[in-house]
Amino acid sequence: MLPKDFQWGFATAAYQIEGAIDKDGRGPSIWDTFCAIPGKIADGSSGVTACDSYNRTAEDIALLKSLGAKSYRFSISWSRIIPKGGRNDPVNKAGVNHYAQFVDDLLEAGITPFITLFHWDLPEELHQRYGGLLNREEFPLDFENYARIMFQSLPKVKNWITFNEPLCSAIPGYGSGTFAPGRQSTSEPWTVGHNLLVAHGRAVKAYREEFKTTSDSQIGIVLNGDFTYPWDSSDPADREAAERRLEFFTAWFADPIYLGDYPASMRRQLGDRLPTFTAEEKAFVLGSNDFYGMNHYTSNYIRHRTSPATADDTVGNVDCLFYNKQGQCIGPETQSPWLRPCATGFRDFLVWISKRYNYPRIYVTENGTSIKGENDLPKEKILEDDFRVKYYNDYIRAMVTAVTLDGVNVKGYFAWSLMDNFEWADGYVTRFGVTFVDYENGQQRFPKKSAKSLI
Ligand code: GBH
Repeated sequence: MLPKDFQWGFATAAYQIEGAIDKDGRGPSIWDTFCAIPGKIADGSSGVTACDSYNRTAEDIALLKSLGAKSYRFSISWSRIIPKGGRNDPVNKAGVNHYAQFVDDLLEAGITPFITLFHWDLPEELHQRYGGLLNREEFPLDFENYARIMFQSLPKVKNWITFNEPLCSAIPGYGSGTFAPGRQSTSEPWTVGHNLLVAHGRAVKAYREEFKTTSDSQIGIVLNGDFTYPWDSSDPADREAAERRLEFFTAWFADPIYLGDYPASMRRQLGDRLPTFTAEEKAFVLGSNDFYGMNHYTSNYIRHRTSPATADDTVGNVDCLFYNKQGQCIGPETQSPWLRPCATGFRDFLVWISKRYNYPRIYVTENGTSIKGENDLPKEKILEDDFRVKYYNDYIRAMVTAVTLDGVNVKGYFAWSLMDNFEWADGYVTRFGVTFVDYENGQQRFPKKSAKSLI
């Protein structure tokens, strides 16, 4: 059985749902800039309107309530708080007040807020001013300052997340260039990852020393990871490759936080491109998680490569596949080329994390699926999302098994996502919501079958 105080809820992110990009003095973020580059977003769209959630807080809270949510994970748009982003730049009261009111309204409705400070939408000005996430001195200090403003402004919030998926800021943002700011480099992803870890550590230290008031208030980072199985389970090189892939995915960030340094496999492959922690940085990072925030969607079969890693490799010099040597498929197709449901991978990954990091408290901060062709269906059919119902059913069962049989310490679960929204480079074509958003008709919300099957 799950613990009595288990937090069930839904997750979203600011740029994906808010819209209202000019309202109340918001400054531009790197996603505004990125979306304006032709060819970057599948349907040429952006977050200009999205789900219009900035203007519909009451409606969203009513939706959460009607779905039985105990908690809600959402993110704050940094450039609404400090339009230019930096520690010497002016704070925008209207932006702060918006989120303060939203938190009050959530609490009033009996819903516990889990706040992500950074879900990829860096203030554009910081990118222009000093290279944003690339700047090892400036970025952690500016993030710490922004975090402090939020801790101070929202004293009723007890659950804080510093960064969502630092890997996605680093690799799609600075390696493959598929996410904002769209840079393509073989060294920058590792610098960015490092700076995000240090910024996280700084914010956590500030929180613990100056703002944490009760024993049940907590702060952590959210890491993503796909689970892995060897392509040929009888081949030790594939077994090792599967482990190495997990290290490049998740231990990249979790090892420094829980164990004090990057995995040896990464150092071996990346050499000096992977920064080294100074003593001061290490002191910030080691031990900086009150809980482990886990975003998880899918699994892969992993085959080792025999040739040396190329400079642009970010995955540990392996092939990531959906079929194993016997020709077995990991799971059915979805609308997202990277995502195939495989619920056993969820259980096995929960166990992997728990063993490696000594059974930390875990919140599953995202889990969910798109559906192949969903966007092409008429509304009535979209609302009957049996594929998603099955996904949640299988994954939640796998999680309960991990808790009851494997001793994994899961304290909460957030479905991704409360509603269809701006799916980054995939635009609005790919829907992850348990609620259908009718973009053609004033962003009206209609809960799908999965919304009601979940809690
Ligand atoms: C999460 O990322 C995000 O936190 C959330 O904002 C997002 O909406 C949700 O998942 C659904 O995607 O196209 O081969 O370059 C999940 C991890 C990392 C998966 C980037 C897709 C791009 C793979 N994502 N990845 S590819």
